Amino acid sequence: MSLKKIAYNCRLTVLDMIKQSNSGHIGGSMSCIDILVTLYHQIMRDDDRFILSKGHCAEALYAVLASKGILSQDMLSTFGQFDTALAAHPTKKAPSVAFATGALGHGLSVGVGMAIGNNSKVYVLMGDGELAEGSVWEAAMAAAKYKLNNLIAIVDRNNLQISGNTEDVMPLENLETKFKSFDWEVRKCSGHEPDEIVAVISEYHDKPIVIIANTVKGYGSEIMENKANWHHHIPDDAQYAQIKLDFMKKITELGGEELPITSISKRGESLIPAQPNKVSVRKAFTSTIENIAAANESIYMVCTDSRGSVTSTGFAEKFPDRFIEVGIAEQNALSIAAGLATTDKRVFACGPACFLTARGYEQIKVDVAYNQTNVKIIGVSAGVSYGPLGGTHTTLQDFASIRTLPNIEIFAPCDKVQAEFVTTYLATTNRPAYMRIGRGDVDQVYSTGEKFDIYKAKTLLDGTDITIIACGEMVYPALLAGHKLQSQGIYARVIDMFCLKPADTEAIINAAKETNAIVTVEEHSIFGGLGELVCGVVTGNHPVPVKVMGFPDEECKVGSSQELFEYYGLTPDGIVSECRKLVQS
Ligand SMILES: Cc1ncc(C[n+]2csc(CCOP(=O)(O)OP(=O)(O)O)c2C)c(N)n1
Repeated sequence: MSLKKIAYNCRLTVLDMIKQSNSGHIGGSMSCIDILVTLYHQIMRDDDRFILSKGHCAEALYAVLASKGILSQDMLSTFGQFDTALAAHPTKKAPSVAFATGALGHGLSVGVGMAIGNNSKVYVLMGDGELAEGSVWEAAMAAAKYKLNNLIAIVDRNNLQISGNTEDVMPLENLETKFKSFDWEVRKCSGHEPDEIVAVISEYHDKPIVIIANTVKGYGSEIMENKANWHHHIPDDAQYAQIKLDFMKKITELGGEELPITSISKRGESLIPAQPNKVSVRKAFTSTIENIAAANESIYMVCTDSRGSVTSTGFAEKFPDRFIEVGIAEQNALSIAAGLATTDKRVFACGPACFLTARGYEQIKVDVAYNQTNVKIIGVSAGVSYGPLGGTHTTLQDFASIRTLPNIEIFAPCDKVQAEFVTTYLATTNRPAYMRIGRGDVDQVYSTGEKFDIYKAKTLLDGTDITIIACGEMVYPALLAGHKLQSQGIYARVIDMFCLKPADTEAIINAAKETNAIVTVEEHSIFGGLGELVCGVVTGNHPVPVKVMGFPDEECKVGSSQELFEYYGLTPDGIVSECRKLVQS
């Protein structure tokens, strides 16, 4: 059976997985499937290793593993489900996955380590946008130093990333010359022609080798080919039918033996339910900063191929000279922001919180906090906003890590009204700050016009039996829990601690003195965040029992944020139950 035909069958599988689960990365999956099929069906031997550095295309890998019989159809149908072994980025729970990926720019370094440690071949598939991460080039130097001729890097050169063409987002050319200057063998081929892929990989080479595989994002159906917005677009029913037809036509044209059409069982409900009546905090941030920037030319934004996540397209279009796009390079973004801030600019460094605050931590520590630069770090889609995307995309450590840094303020607004207030404050202060916001639309806690004091916690409900202290998007469920408790005769005080640093210690001490116990609730690890902050203040001033609610010390399950809140008890009922236990004890 021809490899091309197997690849089209895998495309059909991927299409079904994405449509049924309402999640996935269709464009980049379609561009790399011929490469994966060629590797798994023709090139790789049993002891060879493969790393999908562009981990967001996990569904393509799963479909190819299924075509080899390594994964069952039943298993494929769990894609996108709660606690699945087939997460949206590969984890080691998935059969034959050598290494969990999902944070771009790691795969080549891991491949260098594997290639140093054993003689078998190591194949690493990277996206082209991914090459903006500096660590890729650190790995390239190391591979050349150790003359790793068993390391084969493949670049899926589809010329697109999330925000558009790679040459506009962060120019890569001349890619061949770049790799050659790092002392690599470079070969080019079509990434959709298995024979060409086999030929270039099979040629003798005594150095690390990179295959620049020219591909088309969304390959196989005109509807999605070469369209950046199909990076993670979910086809509607008509598009789904058309794409399926296009693939089937290609299969027929390829002739020969017929393949069974893989079809995975239907899940029914959508993974991220639409919430039409709720409002997004990230959009509140971007519309506020756009308004302020119109009147203040010192406001700049630095972004990391994250316009969609940040919702910063409006800013980019209105103020192109003040919108600095650095591509997938969080460390670079933060240091550039710091340097820019030294030229009297007010700089907002924006991107997914998981990558900015973890990958860029040293830059935050040294270039922002230690140098006291006027940089506001805006971490979007924080907590478990990206829950379906798995552990690489959770941000459950940011309060803990950033709280330990001097000179930097930390805010976690709970809704649109509060986000507008905090953003306006950030645009006027010179102090470094981190603002964490979620992704989804959330219920409104405050009415328009509500007044805040920047360092003062807000008491939303007064009571004397117990205090619930929450921050960010846990404030609304905490408030619901407070009302529920009051209706049961337990007079709960509810406090919104939207400024975690400097924290309103007076509100915490008063809560300890005036109520018998405290429950804290946060979309963060139970370590190092709001809970431990409150414990520290209480212990040193007026000890009362404190229950810290958050994410426990385990690898977070994969699921939508709502599924995760339910599972970990971070719901109004879960909060009520913990409060009742504390009051009764
Ligand atoms: C460190 C890191 N930063 C940001 C992201 C979010 N992200 C996921 S896919 C993607 C674009 C990838 O573009 P490219 O590497 O060209 O892949 P392809 O176009 O082949 O899908 C981005 C920015 C990430 N996964 N990891």
